[in-house]
Amino acid sequence: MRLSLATLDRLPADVAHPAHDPRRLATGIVHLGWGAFHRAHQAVYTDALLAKDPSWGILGVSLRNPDVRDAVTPQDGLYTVSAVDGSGAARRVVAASTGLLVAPEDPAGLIARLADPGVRIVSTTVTEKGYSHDPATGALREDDPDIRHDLADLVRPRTTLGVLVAGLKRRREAGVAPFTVLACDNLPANGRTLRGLALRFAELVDPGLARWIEDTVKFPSTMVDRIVPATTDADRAAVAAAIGMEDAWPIVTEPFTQWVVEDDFSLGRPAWETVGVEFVEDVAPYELMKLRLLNGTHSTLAYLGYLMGRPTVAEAMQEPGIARLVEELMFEEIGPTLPPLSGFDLDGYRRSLLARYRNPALKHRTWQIAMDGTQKLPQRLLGTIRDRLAAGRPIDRLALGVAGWMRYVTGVDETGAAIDVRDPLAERLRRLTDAAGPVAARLVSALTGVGEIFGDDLPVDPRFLGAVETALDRLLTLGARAAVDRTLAEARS
Ligand code: CS2
Repeated sequence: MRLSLATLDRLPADVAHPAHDPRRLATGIVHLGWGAFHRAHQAVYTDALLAKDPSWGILGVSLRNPDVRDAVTPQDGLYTVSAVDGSGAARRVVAASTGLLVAPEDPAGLIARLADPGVRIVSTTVTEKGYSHDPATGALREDDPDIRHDLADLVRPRTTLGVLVAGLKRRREAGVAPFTVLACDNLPANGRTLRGLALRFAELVDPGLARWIEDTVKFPSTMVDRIVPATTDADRAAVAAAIGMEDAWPIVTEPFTQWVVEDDFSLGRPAWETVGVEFVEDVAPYELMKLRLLNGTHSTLAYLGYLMGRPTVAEAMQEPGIARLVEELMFEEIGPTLPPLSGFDLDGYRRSLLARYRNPALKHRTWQIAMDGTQKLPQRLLGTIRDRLAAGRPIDRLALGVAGWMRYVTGVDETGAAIDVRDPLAERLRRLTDAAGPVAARLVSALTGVGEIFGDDLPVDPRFLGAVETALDRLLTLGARAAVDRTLAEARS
């Protein structure tokens, strides 16, 4: 037996069901990047209000891969979300989807759906690299082959920007008011960033279209937070046992969830405030806090934990050095760079992050978080480092995170085994690290030369170079455990 509309009433009583009739949903949202994070986050919030307003069903779009669509379509778009921690699991079946499309299979169909007047929001979780921008400056990568393809052929767009602008262009031609674009990725000022990129892209297509987007399209920024590891076969087996039927693509996540959104929607929005979403005037301070405290320490512990042979975040947190490093990063080095948020319990937030990382039921692989470091480092660590350098403060613990990434992208771990480095710049990183050899000064000089990551200020800042080189030299000569211990001992004294 498999999860689907036909089997929904056979679910055990302890699995929550949707309160609405999934057959009655209309599409109000098109979501680009129908991956695990979206399904555990925005889809769950929306699912909770569809009984009151079924006009906000979500048409899910995969920009490349058909796997998820193939798995979930036979289930009528239904899937299980299992929120787990040391005390057990809370499961619910989510039924927020009105259909699933794979963009390259039917680009014309997708653009037609985007032009449907019923579609009032187009949201995105396409990961950092899905924005086709230079992470250090935020500028559009106009020489990116997919961007060049889309600029030349907007009928079959491949990129997020191509799809968004093609949809907006079609609406403008048809006299349909534009949808609101809702960025839900871990980027600073994600809405403003996406707006700048869409405007530049549109400018290259048709300056008149760019002006129209500038004048009429809203791009609210959001802060999104929920830890959602990639689904494994063990997850599939555990969920099947618990719900008494097969689910080809369940999601296993943590109980915690947070969504902070700027209330700036031109064609209305779901009453998300009734289901826990926080609406604020300016998301920037929330986003900065989350990117630096959570994602900054997450990446640091992913690189160093991986190097210590720890496959998951919870296991990495069992390393005393890592647990202390993460805590001291949050309290000593990152905290002072954050603007005050009135009425917000920053200490409670940091404490809860530490507890979330220790969640023993979540198998969040350090390797997964280590992915795409070139796209993540700038907003997770380098911005914090710049602020501390500007204030004349030390950066030794933060430098350990950057050096951890450098050590990781050499592609060989401490036992001599190969590391499967996944990154859009992986080949270039490999060439640079191979040419430099395992020598800290040479590696730092080669890798900081990647301007898309480090900009033009950090590669010439002796305080930055010195701190990273010291940390990397320790990682290479002492190993990750001793390098962390040594840095912590010195930072304390
Ligand atoms: C993680 C994030 O994979 C990663 O890089 O740091 O996906 C993290 O789990 C989420 O941002 C939590 O909200």
